[in-house]
Amino acid sequence: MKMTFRWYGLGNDDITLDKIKQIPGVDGVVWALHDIPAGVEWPMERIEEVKAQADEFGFNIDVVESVNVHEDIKLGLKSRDKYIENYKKTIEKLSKVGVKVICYNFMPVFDWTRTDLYKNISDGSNALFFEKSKISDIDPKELIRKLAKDVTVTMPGWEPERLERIEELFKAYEGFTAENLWANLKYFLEEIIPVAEKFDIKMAIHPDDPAFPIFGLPRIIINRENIKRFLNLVDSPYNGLTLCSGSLGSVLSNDIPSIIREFHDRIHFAHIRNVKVYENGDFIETSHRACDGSVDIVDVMKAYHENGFAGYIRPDHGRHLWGEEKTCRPGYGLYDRALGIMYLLGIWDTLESQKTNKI
Ligand SMILES: [Mn+2]
Repeated sequence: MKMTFRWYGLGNDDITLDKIKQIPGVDGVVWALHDIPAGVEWPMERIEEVKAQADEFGFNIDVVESVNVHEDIKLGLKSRDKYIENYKKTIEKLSKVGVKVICYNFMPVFDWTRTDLYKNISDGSNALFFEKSKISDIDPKELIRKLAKDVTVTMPGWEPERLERIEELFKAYEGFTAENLWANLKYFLEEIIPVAEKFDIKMAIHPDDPAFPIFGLPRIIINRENIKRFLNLVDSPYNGLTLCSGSLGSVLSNDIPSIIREFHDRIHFAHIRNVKVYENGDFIETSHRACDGSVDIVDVMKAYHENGFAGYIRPDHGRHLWGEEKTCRPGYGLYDRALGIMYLLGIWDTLESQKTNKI
């Protein structure tokens, strides 16, 4: 298991590399060129710049999150081929600085979705919240306006240039089914995976967040059956998963530890996060602690440990603590993610000790 921490880049993240350096156990930063729009080939000099910045602090940059997939690829438009070519060139370039895993997602229009970015919790902290009834009533444009008002930073998955085209995008997806999306994902994988194999980079799809369709748009990476189908689209170790316990955990019927036990050899990157799911389908992000949420994080770590998981791992979102919501990206404060790492390492180290009979 290799512990990492997401970093939004120099000048784009209040949580700087020198701060990350002080969190125990972190060997690498998970990064991206967040200002490069989906579909555009990443410039080599910008990639090398990040490598040099991380080198200064002794961090690896083995994991990229994300190289975003252009909407035309998801829609299966003729223009997809040129965007796929750019994606391939980006894979090749990333291999030159030693990147091992690329995380991406295949969700139409919206990336992760919440109804509140700063929902108050009784202990005085706040966290990302999803209110199911609100999403069924609200116009997506209104939700975007509401979230944009609450936040001053750009959020991955909510890039302004994409959201400006929201009406056009919804029109493009009219009549579009889950089967269309499966077919377009297969087309993408059949093109990309041989390139990933050639350059020894594991592709790792992130589950849909939340793990159910919203605004009438299909979502497919949502449960065990669909993950199995996904892995069989192209049966190669290079066609793998970013297993996000929080995204899949938004649906109580998803048994995350058993999904990990079944597919561990195709999981290249683990996002660990807990969510508390309510009976009405609402959910809030919680501390990593198993008893605070609906996902048994102890069993999640056991499932990785017993299978000798050697991939990358990071704490996913955290609550905003001690007033940090004024400066941090929603879900990406320093404190709760650092606390989460200590919890995860605590479980892992205990399991390791048990294995060697030290305890
Ligand atoms: Mn995640």
